[in-house]
Amino acid sequence: MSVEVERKFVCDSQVLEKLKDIGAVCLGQNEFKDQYFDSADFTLTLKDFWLRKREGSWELKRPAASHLNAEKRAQDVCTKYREITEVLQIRAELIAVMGISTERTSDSLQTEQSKDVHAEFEKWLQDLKLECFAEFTTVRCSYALGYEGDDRKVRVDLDQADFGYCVGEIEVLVSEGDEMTSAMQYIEKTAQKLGLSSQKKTQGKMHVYLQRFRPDHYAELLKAHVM
Ligand code: TPP
Repeated sequence: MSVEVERKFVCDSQVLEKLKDIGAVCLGQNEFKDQYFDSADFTLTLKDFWLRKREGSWELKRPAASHLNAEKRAQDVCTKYREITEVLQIRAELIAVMGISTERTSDSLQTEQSKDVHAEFEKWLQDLKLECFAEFTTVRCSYALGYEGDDRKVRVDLDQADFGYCVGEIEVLVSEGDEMTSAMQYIEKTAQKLGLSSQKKTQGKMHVYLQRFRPDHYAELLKAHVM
């Protein structure tokens, strides 16, 4: 199970040049629309679970085991989330986190044998009556950066959201567990190379979106120390 270790940063006008200088390879640009879902009383996001549909595919971002402690999380400049894309696994996570009785669920979504797991999953989701609380489009430019003696790549994404917010992300994928420290060292090394001195956490797209468009939801998340 892989974990996305990530550090966000403020994108300034020099970042493109710096990426070129340090030998980052441009992987191209893509555009995607995200829709985020939660119950009316924010059951998922108050637990830091982020269910989204990105260009037709379902994804669930949930804190990695090492990222559950709110106090530790607050001190850490990096975030650590598991990104789950397999619908049966997303369903299992939702059942657990929302406390859904499995009696109710067993009759709707079947097993891997189901003809169209994706359609069945969407039908099952509909019964949960989740609401879309955020919707925005992002234009993303991606870069890859390698370090000598290590096959692993650091990825840098420059995101421009359609509501007028830009943010950069330095990211390393690791398997849950012991590689976490070295992932954070790679991220820190990349941050230094890019001349990012601040150890302060940079706000993500969702943070700014909720602050601007969903202040009540945002206030609840602040109160629960999720944001
Ligand atoms: N990033 C920071 C700096 N603080 C957080 N509390 C979160 C992320 C938690 N979080 C808020 S919205 C969201 C997550 C995981 C889902 C979107 O994730 P994000 O990494 O911001 O966007 P992506 O790069 O996946 O588009």
